[in-house]
Amino acid sequence: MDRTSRIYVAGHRGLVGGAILRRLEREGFSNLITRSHAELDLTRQADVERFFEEERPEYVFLAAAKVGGILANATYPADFIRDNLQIQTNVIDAAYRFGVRKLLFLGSSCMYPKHAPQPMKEEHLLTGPLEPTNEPYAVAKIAGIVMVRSYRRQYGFSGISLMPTNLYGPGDNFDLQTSHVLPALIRKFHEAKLAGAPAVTVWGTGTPRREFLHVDDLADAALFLMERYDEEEIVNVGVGEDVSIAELAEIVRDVVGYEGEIVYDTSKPDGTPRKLLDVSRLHALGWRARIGLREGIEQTYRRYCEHAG
Ligand code: GFB
Repeated sequence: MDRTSRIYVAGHRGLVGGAILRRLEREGFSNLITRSHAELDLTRQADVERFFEEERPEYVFLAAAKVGGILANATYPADFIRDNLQIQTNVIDAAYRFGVRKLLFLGSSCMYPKHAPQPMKEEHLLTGPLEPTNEPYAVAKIAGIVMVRSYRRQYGFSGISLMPTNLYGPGDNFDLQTSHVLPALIRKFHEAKLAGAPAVTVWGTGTPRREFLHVDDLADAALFLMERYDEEEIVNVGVGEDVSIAELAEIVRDVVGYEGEIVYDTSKPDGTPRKLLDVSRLHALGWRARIGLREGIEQTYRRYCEHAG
């Protein structure tokens, strides 16, 4: 990519798309193309094809998806599989048909089998049953990976696929029903502190372990790989270490400065016991995450307070 390349960031208002757009702007890329959901519904193939025919992007970061936490996935399985299959199929196919030079697709670590060996290597994909709470989303994302690989094999289309771990950062979804754990805990502890509430409820047992990558690190990895990587194998993107949900809750409580109790609601699902990524392939390519978890939570909480008012 050069500074005047026509670059389309699909999903630029989301957590990942927003971070990629911010990074491209900061790097001086001057020909960035974006469309809000209201301007372009990526689930409608004819609209997507008209957009690609008119705009002719050269590079595409496909960060648009229907995403959500464990409860959202368990509550809206049809939405998750339908919307994600339609979005990715329309964008990948139109990118090939209208001459895009390179497309970057984003998977998710929840695509790996529920009981994959830890840390999970890229070759563990499709080697066992998936976590039931997010199987529809995972199956859709696996279809996207296979589609990108198939377009490379049949048409020589230059598509690459990243497999990020759990992400967090500014621009995240803080809705307590549909969000992921980290933004949910930031909001819960913040509101409990303001209200002087005696306790904060954390879902599940607190024993599952999760790896968290700040979304600005993911954006850095996406640009790094868009510039330097062009193979069909998927690439895990993570930090290489994880924490238990209980340890995470303690960190967030400390960052927010809440002094009440933590109680666990074991009626809520734990989900996958662990999903730590093996990031040796990415490290061998020359990239490492830089933002530590506590530093990232502090930065995210500062930005949350600026916007929460
Ligand atoms: O982040 P999360 O919703 O998604 O849940 P997953 C992670 C863990 O945090 C689960 C616990 O064990 C939750 O029970 N948890 C504790 C909470 N308190 C809360 C809370 O207040 N809100 C939420 N949301 N969780 C997702 C997949 O799985 O991972 C998505 O469902 C996606 O499809 C994402 O792949 C990356 O990490 O379990």
